[in-house]
Amino acid sequence: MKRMLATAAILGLTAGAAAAEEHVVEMLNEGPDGERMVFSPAVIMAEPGDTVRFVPTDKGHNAQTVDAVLPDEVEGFRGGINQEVTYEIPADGTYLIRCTPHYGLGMVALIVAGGDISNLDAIEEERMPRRADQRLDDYIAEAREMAEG
Ligand SMILES: [Cu+2]
Repeated sequence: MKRMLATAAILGLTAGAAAAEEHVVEMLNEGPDGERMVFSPAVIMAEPGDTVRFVPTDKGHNAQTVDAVLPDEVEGFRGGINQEVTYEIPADGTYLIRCTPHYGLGMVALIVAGGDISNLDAIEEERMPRRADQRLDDYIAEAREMAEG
């Protein structure tokens, strides 16, 4: 009897995990390919209801949404410096994330929820520091490929 209950509990947990996933993004001074000041990974494919956990592996970073280009009618978030922050994705759409101290160095990330890139053009047109814009071009290409492919 005891064993049956344990099995049921495990099955319950497994079903829960499949329904909502947690994506872990590290904030790093140096990324896996040697690039300076990055979110890793920088392009996250997720579903509404999933959470994204930004981990301050290195010091001096934060994570926050660029609220001017959020999907319609959703609320962003703002993490403090050196603060771990977990964001539950409220809706389909693409979310631009930045690290405020390193925005000028190109420290940005994209979350694509539900494969929805309908606001990606707005993100592409958002005015931002040149190095953020350059890196974002690569991330946008990657996001388009993942969403459409
Ligand atoms: Cu940073």
